[in-house]
Amino acid sequence: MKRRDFIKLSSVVGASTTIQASGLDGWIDLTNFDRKKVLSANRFGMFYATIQSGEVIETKPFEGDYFPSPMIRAIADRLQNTTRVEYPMVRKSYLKAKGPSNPHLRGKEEFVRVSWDVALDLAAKQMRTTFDKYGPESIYGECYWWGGSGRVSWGRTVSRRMMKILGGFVTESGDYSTGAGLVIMPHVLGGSAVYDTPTKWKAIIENAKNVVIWGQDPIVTNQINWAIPLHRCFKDFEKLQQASISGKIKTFSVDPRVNDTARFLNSKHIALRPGTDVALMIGMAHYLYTKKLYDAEFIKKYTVGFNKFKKYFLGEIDNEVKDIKWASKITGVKEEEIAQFATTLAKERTVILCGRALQRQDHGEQPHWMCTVLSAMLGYIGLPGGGIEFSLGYNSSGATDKIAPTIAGISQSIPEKYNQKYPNAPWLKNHDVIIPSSRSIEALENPGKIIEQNGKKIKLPHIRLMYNASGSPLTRHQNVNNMLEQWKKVDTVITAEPYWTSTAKMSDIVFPVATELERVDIDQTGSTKEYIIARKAHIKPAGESQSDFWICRELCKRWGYEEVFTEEKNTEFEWVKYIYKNAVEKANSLNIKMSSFEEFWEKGYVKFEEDDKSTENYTRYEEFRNNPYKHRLGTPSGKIEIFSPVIEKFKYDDCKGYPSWIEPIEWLGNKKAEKYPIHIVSPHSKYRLHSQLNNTYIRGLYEISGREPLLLNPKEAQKRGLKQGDIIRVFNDRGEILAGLHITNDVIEGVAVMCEGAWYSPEVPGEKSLCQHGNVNVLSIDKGTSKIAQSNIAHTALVEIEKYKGVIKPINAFTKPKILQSL
Ligand SMILES: Nc1nc2c(c(=O)[nH]1)N[C@H]1C(S)=C(S)[C@@H](COP(=O)(O)OP(=O)(O)OC[C@H]3O[C@@H](n4cnc5c(=O)[nH]c(N)nc54)[C@H](O)[C@@H]3O)O[C@H]1N2
Ligand SMILES: Nc1nc2c(c(=O)[nH]1)N[C@H]1C(S)=C(S)[C@@H](COP(=O)(O)OP(=O)(O)OC[C@H]3O[C@@H](n4cnc5c(=O)[nH]c(N)nc54)[C@H](O)[C@@H]3O)O[C@H]1N2
Ligand SMILES: [Mo]
Repeated sequence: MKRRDFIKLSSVVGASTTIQASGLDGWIDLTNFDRKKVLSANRFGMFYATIQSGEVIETKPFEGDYFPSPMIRAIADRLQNTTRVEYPMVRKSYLKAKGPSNPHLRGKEEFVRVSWDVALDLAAKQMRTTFDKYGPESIYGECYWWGGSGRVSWGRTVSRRMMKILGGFVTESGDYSTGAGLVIMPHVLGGSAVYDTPTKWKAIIENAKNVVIWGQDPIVTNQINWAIPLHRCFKDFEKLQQASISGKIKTFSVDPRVNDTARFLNSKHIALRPGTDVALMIGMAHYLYTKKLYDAEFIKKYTVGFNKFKKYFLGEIDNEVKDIKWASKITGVKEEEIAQFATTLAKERTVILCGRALQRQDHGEQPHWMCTVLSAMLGYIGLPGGGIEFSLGYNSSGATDKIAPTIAGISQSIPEKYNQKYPNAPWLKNHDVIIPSSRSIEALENPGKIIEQNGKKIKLPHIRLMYNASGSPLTRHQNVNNMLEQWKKVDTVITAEPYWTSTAKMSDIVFPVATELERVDIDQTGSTKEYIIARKAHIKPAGESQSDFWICRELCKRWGYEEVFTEEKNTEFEWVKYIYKNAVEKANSLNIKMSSFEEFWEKGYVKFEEDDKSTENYTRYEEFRNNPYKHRLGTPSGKIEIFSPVIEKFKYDDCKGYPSWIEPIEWLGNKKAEKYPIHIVSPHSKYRLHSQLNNTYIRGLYEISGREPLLLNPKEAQKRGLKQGDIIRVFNDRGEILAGLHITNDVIEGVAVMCEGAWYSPEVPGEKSLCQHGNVNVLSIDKGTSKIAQSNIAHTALVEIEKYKGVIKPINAFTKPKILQSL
């Protein structure tokens, strides 16, 4: 039998044969009882896996990784994990009714194991009928960024491509990471800034005197990358560490806690209350201005609107002088410390790395804007080793590039030839509905509501069906209890997941997804493009899991558009070959020779050795500084906009025409702090990627009393009679969670630090109840930053903490739901 015929057959007979269909081209022959070492890659890095009897028994870093992440070690456990979804599943009532039924039973009811055909037919039919009746506004497709990777079968792209073919869906503008920065920065600097190519570390290490890391923890956050990380930036951090210890460069960390980067660099810690950075920056601006420490020439030549802003900080607009005394009262930083900090930065060449955490806050647009103004007043923008960076602390950036082609991937656009072939195709008639990232639950709550964003009005769609892939809304999104309520309004929830996450458990149809090492793909290291990597399928997928590519293609097949989805490249391996061929062509134009595909596939990678010297000393805004008329910025004035007439015209109450301090909805200085006196910040964990790896053995290395740790100052612990290791209840009006207490002086008084992404473990699944394990988003606020960006405010939340006196129940986050073998 030909292989292709075999696949056809296997998709008809379903369950038992799909595993064998894995013997496609590009797959490795599996021989039991032998041991071999193979190369692969994912968002944690490139690594070797030792495979024995078809199982990964060990993973070790690739020798080319400059600073391997310890998370690599957890991959074997991640693959062969008891939380894997092994078979297609449908919630009992949904299967009985062959469609939407009893949504309030989600999370409570059993799942029934079904064949792929049953699951796919049900999903394809419900997607089609929902779309035909209600159009693209009824289909949620905020398939997120971090699950899986690869240029062919990355869940986010293939799922969105599938929904494009369906006719369109609700998609997002911006993202959870940088949503506020992305919208404000074009007004201020004329480009996104947050995703621009940053200055190279070499230029900074050779020229800077002060490096300020403001609301950022790059030693932690560079462990992973949106592409495959090589962790090359850690070599630069080592150089920075040496310079910091020897006193050649002063480093500062502005943060409510001493983070890993501050400790690594031995930085001076400027400890402030969460969410008050703008006040600190404005106080510094007032000080620099009144002490004549600011660069008046730079302001005059390269910026517009300083005089309007000046009136604000001098108190001429609202009779409140924003001096260091004012700033100290808001931020908790002593006046002398603010004065000294401002003076030091003004005196010698300073670069500020402005972190994303600052803008995942209420009015999160202001810190990025104000930090730019502060940096302009310091006057070092465009000079080597000086200025402001928004992207340097992320994705291993800042190292010298290699001369290498950038590889392509499956895209979301449909080639023109299919538009002609299918003149009545649904994708030709409809358009995607775009809402700001993280506003989707608000849409469930208030369909049809008009919200403002960046000068436009947006009508929130009426979502009736959700397709989740590569993301986990129940750990990602804010205010979980409200989400559970709103989720009941959705007719159908489909989730493509390798694991029984809280999101999978709250679904109607669950597709088991084959993940890294179980499927074929091609990838490239970021950000220097040093390697192109062959990603082979080295082990059999768990149970009957299939790749996101396969799942989406099967759905499209059921709508009659399989060839549109595959572009007639029928297997993932064909796509890999096509992408490689395209890379070879690009390489040719760069005068680089790449090996043949066969050689590449055999060896596992292509390495690009040559440094692109032309990028080595790159400094952002150098050209602008040298000639602001020729190299105008993309703002209306062509200069840095300290005052933006465009924003002023919006007349928003939550964003003026210049950066300003606007009280967050919750912070330590407002009335709510009387009832909930602790500000909880929820940074990203060094032990996982959001929620990923929380289901591996690594959890046991950092959990406290079996719970996600919460870091608290000794004085706060003492006030509440708490001891190290206590199981504590953390609560506010939105919900309650348990946590394991870690008492430390690293965190200032009034603040608790608890990482996002701990798996959700509700006492009563599907309902507002105590999370036994510590999903911090039970406590956070689901609100837009402002009418400018409408991004999330994950870091803005007040809580109270007490010793937990209730009965401690087992954690259900890592157990499978009840599964029936048939109806
Ligand atoms: N409180 C708080 N909340 C936050 C943040 C914060 O700082 N504080 N940060 C926010 C930010 S910046 C972000 S980016 C988001 C991240 O939010 P998400 O991107 O939703 O986070 P992950 O937990 O990485 O979710 C990825 C999911 O994909 C699944 N997956 C893994 N491999 C595959 C695959 O091959 N195919 C498919 N279909 N799925 C796969 C994983 O099991 C996991 O459930 O969280 C946001 N939420
Ligand atoms: N290991 C690991 N790395 C990751 C991720 C991961 O999940 N794990 N996620 C990736 C993703 S998607 C993103 S978007 C980035 C996120 O990168 P960031 O947004 O930079 O990361 P966070 O961890 O939210 O916060 C960084 C620092 O800001 C501090 N902070 C919190 N609130 C405030 C405040 O009000 N003021 C000041 N000054 N500081 C504050 C925190 O204490 C923390 O030390 O990380 C990426 N890298
Ligand atoms: Mo993010």
